[in-house]
Amino acid sequence: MSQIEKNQPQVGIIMGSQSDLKVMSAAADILEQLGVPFELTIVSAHRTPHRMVEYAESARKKGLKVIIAGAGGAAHLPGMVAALTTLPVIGVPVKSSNSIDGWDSILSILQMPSGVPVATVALNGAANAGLLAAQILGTTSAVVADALEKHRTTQREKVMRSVEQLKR
Ligand code: RP5
Repeated sequence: MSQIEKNQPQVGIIMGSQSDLKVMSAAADILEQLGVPFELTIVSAHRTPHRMVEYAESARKKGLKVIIAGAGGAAHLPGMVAALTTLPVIGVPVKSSNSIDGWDSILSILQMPSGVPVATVALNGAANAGLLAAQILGTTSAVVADALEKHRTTQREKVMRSVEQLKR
């Protein structure tokens, strides 16, 4: 695959609750910037377990290449989805309001048993999840790899502008 099909979502962004959207929208924003088609929906491991199984089991068939899953608290969504598909799953620990500083989310996503990996990003690190998903796609898509190069250039130039400003 060297071209991304325009209307076929490549990345599935899922989250346990609508309350996660303020964090998870950063993944959508970055994929939009990079021109990567994605879909975004709510799937709760605990409140809609059958929907979670259906989503994970049909993900590859419907053309998704990577899943980004964000959840907070006892955050079982990324791990359970990873158990149900061999697509790469990127986990985003979300700091939910009544949590113990987010450690509950971090540890329940990070500490997966051997055999079922979840690539865990930082607490509320949805932007990096979007970038990592794009980097996975960029291994086979020159279009996405180019978009990532441009993104890195923009970042570098922004830092260099700050360096120049400090010199004055
Ligand atoms: C988790 O519980 C969700 O992922 C969310 O981070 C947290 C709180 O959910 P709500 O009570 O706001 O729906 O399942």
